[in-house]
Amino acid sequence: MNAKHPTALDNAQLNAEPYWMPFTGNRAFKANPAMRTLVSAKGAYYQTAEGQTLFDCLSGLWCSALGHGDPRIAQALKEQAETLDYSTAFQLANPQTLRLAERIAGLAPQGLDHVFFCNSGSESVDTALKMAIGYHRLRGEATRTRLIGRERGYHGVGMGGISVGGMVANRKMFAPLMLNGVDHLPHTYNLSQMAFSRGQPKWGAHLADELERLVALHDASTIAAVIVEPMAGSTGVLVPPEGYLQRLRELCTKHGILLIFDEVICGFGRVGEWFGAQRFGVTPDMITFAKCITNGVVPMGGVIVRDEIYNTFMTGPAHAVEFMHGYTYSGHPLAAAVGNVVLDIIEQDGLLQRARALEPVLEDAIHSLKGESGVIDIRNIGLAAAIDLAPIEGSPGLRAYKLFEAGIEEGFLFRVTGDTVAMGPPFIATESEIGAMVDGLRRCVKKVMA
Ligand code: PXG
Ligand code: PLP
Repeated sequence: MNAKHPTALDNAQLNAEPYWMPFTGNRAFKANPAMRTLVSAKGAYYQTAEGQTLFDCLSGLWCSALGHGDPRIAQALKEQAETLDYSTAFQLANPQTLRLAERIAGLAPQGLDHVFFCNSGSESVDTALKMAIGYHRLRGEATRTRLIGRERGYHGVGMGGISVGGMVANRKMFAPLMLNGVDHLPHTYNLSQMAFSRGQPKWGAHLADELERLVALHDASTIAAVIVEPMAGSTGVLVPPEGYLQRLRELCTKHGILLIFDEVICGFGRVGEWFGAQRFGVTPDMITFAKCITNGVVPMGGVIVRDEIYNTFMTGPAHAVEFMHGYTYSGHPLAAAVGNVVLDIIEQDGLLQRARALEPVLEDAIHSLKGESGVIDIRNIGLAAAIDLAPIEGSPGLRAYKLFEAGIEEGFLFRVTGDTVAMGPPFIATESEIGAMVDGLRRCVKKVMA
């Protein structure tokens, strides 16, 4: 532990009790809030209330890819707040939002040329599902209402997102709120076939054929859309098997089913291209995004759609609302201003190239953990990687939780879910920082296996 920072806050100064924390073991946190209260951030490092410096192993929550405290972002935010701090997107627009939509459409795969804005990944998913249902209805195929997600998928916490999502812990308490008419493809993970794969596993393309089984069961005329993450991040960096997404695309096209890529994590560089669609060479009908578009500085999400989907909605009198959907903060000028400067920075600083150059560095480093006691699998793609730890018998998740705490002691902010440790370092990280992160992880693994 570092020497106490002069401005350090201790537990007596931090009243955490009134705060109900999201996706957190509240009672464990509140036993020692100072250890995990972050007071500042610069570049790839956070500072805690206790004065400990933490390397930001997951870029915030997969969102702060450019690192923290970039003065160009702060300046854009300040200027926008002074120029136009809020404008509604209902019947009005602002230049930042118009420009950002144009730029995102330009970066997305060809043919996906229209952008709808919201404020989070969860909202982007629920928006895309509504678009899919509306699209079929407007085309006179109102029977296409069924939605297909995938086991282990994470699509946020909206009612639509948890319904198409495939994480049981996020679903079981809310069973009565689930949408009707949802099915799930099998997840693509198989330890015995793909343990310690580097990049895309060779095995598993055939799992996409399960869509044929669902079509045979329900008939294509009842199915609106399939939604998958190109790389499933939240569940622990599950990398798509070679050929899997291609096969899914072929089957969706064959049966008139829309294919939605949820790129909330993949979008804007995490897999070394602007979008996972480009990295994996498969063009969906819609892309959902959030997180890195604003570097996490201001909430923003959105959906990019194929022209035909947008055009299908453009019917009726020109003054009438075509899509009865939107949020108070859709296309928020502060978020859009930050989005525009984030794209500038990625372009000017060559951060996609940097992410690509760091990919083999991360791959080699993380796979050096193979053979460590307790490490049962390692996966990676782009600047994302994960290891699975052997669970403590009878206490799933406890081993990784202990590793999370050990990481803070060691100066690393690791993200753990279940017994998986996920990493997605900022693109601005250096090769030696990535090496240090994996060395730190090795020490933490040894600690929690001892
Ligand atoms: N879709 C995907 C693919 C995501 O990864 C969401 C939707 C929801 O986004 P919002 O902005 O509503 O949270 C996500 C979010 C983790 C982790 O530990 C990942 C997410 C959120 C929180 C934690 O991997 N992804
Ligand atoms: N609830 C009430 C009572 C509202 O008036 C609104 C928006 O006007 C909402 C919820 C939705 O809020 P948002 O547009 O921020 O999603």
